[in-house]
Amino acid sequence: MQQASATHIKTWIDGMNQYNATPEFGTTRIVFTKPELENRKYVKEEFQKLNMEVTEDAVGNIYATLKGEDSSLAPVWTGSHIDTVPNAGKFDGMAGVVCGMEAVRLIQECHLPHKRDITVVVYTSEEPTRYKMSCIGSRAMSGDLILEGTKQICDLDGRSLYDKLQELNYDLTQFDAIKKQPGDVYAAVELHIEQNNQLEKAGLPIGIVKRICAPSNYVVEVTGVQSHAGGTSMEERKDAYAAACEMALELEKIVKAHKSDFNTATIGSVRVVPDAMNVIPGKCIFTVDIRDCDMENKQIVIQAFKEAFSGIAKRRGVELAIEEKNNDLPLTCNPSILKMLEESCEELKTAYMPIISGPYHDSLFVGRFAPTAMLFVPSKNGISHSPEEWTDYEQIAKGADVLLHTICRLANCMQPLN
Ligand code: HGY
Ligand code: MN
Ligand code: MN
Repeated sequence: MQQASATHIKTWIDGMNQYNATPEFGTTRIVFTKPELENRKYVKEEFQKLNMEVTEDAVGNIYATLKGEDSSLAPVWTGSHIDTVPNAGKFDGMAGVVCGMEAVRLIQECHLPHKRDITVVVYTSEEPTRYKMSCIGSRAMSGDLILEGTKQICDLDGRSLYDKLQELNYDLTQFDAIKKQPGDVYAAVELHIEQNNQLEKAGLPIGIVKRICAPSNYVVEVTGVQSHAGGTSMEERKDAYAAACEMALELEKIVKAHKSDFNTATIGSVRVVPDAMNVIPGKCIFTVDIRDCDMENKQIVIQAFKEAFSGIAKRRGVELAIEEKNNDLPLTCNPSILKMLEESCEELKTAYMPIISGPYHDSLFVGRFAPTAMLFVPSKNGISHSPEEWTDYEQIAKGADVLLHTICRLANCMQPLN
């Protein structure tokens, strides 16, 4: 079987990267902004050049299908996302979509037989950047997000996702049809960059993902007393930001004290009001992002941080409000697909290691309705969500080879995947 081409992969990655709000500093393609909409158009055109049937659902998930011998069989899915965080790299998500394209190109070039349809999916809004909700497209597929919910999800301008979808002429009467039932999809395999440095440290080209950590996200609002920085004594003040800082350090202690096979806690966004040099902050709003591959351990960490935060608030005489945005279940990947990924690596004489994904991916939600697994290619210095994000095109091509072999196995398999 012919090898995947690093040149084709680079051409598509560069093609997508033409659409970028911050070419001077990394890649920024926030969902439903001009560059992201232009990139959607580019990707659909490339799918059509690959003789694929392209459709889009009511939340903007794009489905590009290469027909198999028997389209009555449940299809094999691959794909990922094309939206980014601000000032990101150019591989997070894009690598998975492009490797799906390359696999489809090679299947046709080498006339590889496949009974099942093969669909490359581009999931809407995997990043929580605009709507503070991750994996919007795949959540809608899993039923975790219903049409009513899109009215409550708003961007920083207070505009709801619902309004945006209407403005973009998506047919919201079809929103319920996005939901997939078990059996609708035979198997789903997503290729992604690792976004950590385990593969690089081990000197290995492929990671086979056994478990995917899930996020639990909160917006915390601390309300103290806004007052004069020089007038109010240290004893009298109720400093919202100082309280938030104590909470941040306590959160770090809690997550380090409750280790699972992989768990993290991050405060990534902080806002201080009124944000002035000589005013004691009256308000501090910050986000909490907790990841864990073990739901039980995650619940312990969540319970502990909520108790700790309220203790700090009480002692400092400030008010506390914690809003839960999502509290998602981790995923254990499908053993049959994992075995096929290992067999593909062995067939290709490509070394690999089992790995846990700290980052979440759309596969976390696809795994709710279909047998799902992922494979990783290395990230240079483990960096991602940064202009420094890098993976060699040859490394991505190696991943595409493993993905191709696995997709072909699945597309000709008639056994149930347990
Ligand atoms: O944050 C994540 O885990 C993913 O990259 N959106
Ligand atoms: Mn990401
Ligand atoms: Mn991603």
